[in-house]
Amino acid sequence: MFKRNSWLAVKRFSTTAQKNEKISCKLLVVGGGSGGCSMAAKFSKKLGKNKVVIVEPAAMHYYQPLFTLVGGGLKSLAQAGRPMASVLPREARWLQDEVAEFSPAHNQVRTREGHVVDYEYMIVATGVKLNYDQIPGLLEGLSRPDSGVCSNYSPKYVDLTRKSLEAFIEGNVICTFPKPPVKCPGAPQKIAYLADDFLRKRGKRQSAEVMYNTALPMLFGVKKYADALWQVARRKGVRVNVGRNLLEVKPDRRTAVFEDLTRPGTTEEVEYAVLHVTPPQGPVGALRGCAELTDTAGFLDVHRETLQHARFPSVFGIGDCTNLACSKTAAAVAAQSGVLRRNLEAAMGGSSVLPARYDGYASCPLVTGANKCILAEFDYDMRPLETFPVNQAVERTSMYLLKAHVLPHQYWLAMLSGYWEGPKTIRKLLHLGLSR
Ligand code: FAD
Ligand code: UQ1
Repeated sequence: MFKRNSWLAVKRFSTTAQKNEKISCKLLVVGGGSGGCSMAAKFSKKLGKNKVVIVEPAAMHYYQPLFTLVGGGLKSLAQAGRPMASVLPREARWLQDEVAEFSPAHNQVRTREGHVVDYEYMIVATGVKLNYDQIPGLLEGLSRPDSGVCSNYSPKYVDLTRKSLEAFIEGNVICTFPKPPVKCPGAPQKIAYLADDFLRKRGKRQSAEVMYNTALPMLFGVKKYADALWQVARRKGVRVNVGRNLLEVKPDRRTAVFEDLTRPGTTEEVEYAVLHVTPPQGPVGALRGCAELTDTAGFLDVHRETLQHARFPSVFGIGDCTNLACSKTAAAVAAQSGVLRRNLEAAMGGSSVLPARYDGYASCPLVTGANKCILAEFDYDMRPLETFPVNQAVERTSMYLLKAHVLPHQYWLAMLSGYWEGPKTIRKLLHLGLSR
């Protein structure tokens, strides 16, 4: 359907600015990831050439949901990334730079390179920061190719997961989940199931103890899917340890130190052959540095239904950088993008009434093996909100095919160009209008 190298015909548009340039725009989009790119596409089509400015430092755009399959040896990293210039909308102006300082009272930001951008409206879409440096020894482990330490969360480290599993001979394969917030909270356990599958296929499973050490007190936040996942873990012999938080990695001794949150003050040191780490995550520095825009944790303080900022009406937020109490996923971003489109259009049209409401929809395709997947979909209240008229808590090959072969195309072709706003319409159709 999609020619892999067709993005080489990269769209051309301005990414440079004169030193200390002063730039004005109708809409400033901060961040060109899933949320920023989709929103910039919608509004640059509507507003016309150069009315939208996107500030995004990265040269590559990654479809992060594929990282799970890359780490599990089922896809390549090359399939997960495209040049940023090929995905950002050509009608927008891209500044390849990062916002260093927000001044919302002046409708202005300052960039790392010294440019000042004035805006009428701003969408903040900066995602989360991966704080690998918060775990002593972790970066050292990740920097040694044969240490067994790996992480699907970054394009820098994701190939280490497959390589570590390939090099595995015997011992513990430990997959960790830190204290929240965590984007795609299913991803830390998906890799435990894929590791099980990977080792089984290579005849090495009997030499491995696969463990999932999570700082959470449960396996998954939605009971329906948690019940199914406990059965998956039991069947596969994945040992789930709840309330275990990774404190330190000792690469020289191939051991990891965990605190036992169920017995405060207790720590344990566990040997590993492979240690898959989901890093602690938090808001990016520029947001943490702007108390006017954020809540006490440093996340953009937006209204949970309208996505408008709590204090600055010209500011809106989308995705992982916000304090929305949903699961931080691209699926949530897709659903939010439709709400944000309608509400920002209304605000730009002078209306003080914002018509659209976000229900907290998020989805997590919980890959449980090389061809099986539980498609979790739920809302703010952690109530299942399923698209298909089948029980999605059951592991299905069809859902794996959707995850591995359909959703990537949907992302590159429909979501980033501003057309995919989540499965609500499909859900309503498939449930004959009876679904929420
Ligand atoms: P991002 O897409 O992360 O984009 C943020 C952008 O902001 C980045 O490009 C960054 O460079 C830029 N930025 C940061 N700071 C600044 C600054 N100061 N100035 C300007 N730009 C800045 N979701 C699913 O729905 N399904 C899945 O199966 C799934 N699996 C996942 C598996 C893994 C391993 C990972 C890591 C994520 C997964 N996700 C999944 C989550 C999903 O990828 C994210 O929730 C989604 O990409 C969030 O979009 P965003 O726009 O908020 O942030
Ligand atoms: C989705 O919309 C989406 O956004 C792009 C994802 O991110 C990759 C997902 O993983 C899922 C499951 C959805 C929901 C889509 C359908 C068809 C249920």
